[in-house]
Amino acid sequence: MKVLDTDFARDFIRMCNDGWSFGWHEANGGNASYRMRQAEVNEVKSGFRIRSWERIDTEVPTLAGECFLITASGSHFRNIAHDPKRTLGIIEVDRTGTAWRPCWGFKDGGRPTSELVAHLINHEVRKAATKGASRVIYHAHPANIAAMTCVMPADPAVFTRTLWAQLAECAMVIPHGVELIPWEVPGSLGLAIESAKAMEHTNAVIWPHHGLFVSGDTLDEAFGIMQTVDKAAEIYLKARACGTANTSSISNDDLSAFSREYDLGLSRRNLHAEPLLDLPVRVIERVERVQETAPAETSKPQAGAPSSEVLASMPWTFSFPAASAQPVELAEAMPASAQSADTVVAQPVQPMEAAPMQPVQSARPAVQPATQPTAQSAEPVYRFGMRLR
Ligand code: 2HA
Ligand code: ZN
Repeated sequence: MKVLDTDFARDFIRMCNDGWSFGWHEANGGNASYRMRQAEVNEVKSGFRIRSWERIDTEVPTLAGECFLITASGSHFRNIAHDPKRTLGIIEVDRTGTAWRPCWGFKDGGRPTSELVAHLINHEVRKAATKGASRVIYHAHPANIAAMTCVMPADPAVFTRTLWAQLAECAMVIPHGVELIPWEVPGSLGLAIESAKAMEHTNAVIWPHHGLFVSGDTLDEAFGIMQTVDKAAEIYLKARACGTANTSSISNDDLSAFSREYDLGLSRRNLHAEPLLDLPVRVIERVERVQETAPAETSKPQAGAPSSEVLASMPWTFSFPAASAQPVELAEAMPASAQSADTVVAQPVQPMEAAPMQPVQSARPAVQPATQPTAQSAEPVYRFGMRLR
């Protein structure tokens, strides 16, 4: 059978095209891969045109011998449905998990996505975490998620709880919440490894100022996570843009009942984080306050943070705790009742202008073990493609 006549290839192309239609793939943004079943490989391998092996910058021994349908480096999702043999390809991983070779597609010398290592390492992690069920890694650039990373504290529990507060479906689709990693260079090993650490706990990882990286057992699941998280982020941004505090949101009791009813296993860490639903405040005042209290080495703006000139030109924007800038002083300034090891406290709702600015604590608690099946019983001692012991 020809690759393009198979269900898996058709569904993969449809997912890519839908992502393009949703506006998640500007230029060559985003990438996707599907770990093929052996029966699917057998069905199409007579049409393979094998090229030579190339080294992987890491080791993925639990993927040895597996084949992946994957987007090509530099390909535009807009073109995938129109020119799949150029914009997609199939690769095979060798018997040692240290090399790959193209078998199909990549017309005119194309190569797999620049995030190949991130895909392979994370396939390895998710394959172990789901006892082999996970087959899809999908990365896109949904604008609402990137926008949220501009205004939210760098705290995965607050991020998760805020997303869950927006629409009921969200907790159902991402019961393990989102993880949030630091900024990393696109295509770097650092990005691959940070994502893989996060993917031990969840299948949705936010890359700040970049996009979302998800996994799924099926193409539908991966696409559904992307869409649901982006939609929750969109609702959040729309509600915030009204300039008023939320009059209601999904409460902890609501979520707990939801979790019990559908056996979602929502973790305490995420459930008890305070969603960030307060009024907009003057960011410039907050930044100045943090700068006043921060010692020199920690008062540097975060990479990618706007300069004070840029902030001064923004009359109103959202409040966000400057937790990473100065956690110790901020924590000391908090009332004792608000300081708890396993909760994250957002700023209480205040009328604009009326109350003095309050610092916001964002304690990042230790990540709790996932309630879903994990890799513990699986064999590999490799973690994130690195030989750790
Ligand atoms: O494929 O999205 O993260 C281009 C990217 C890199
Ligand atoms: Zn990207």
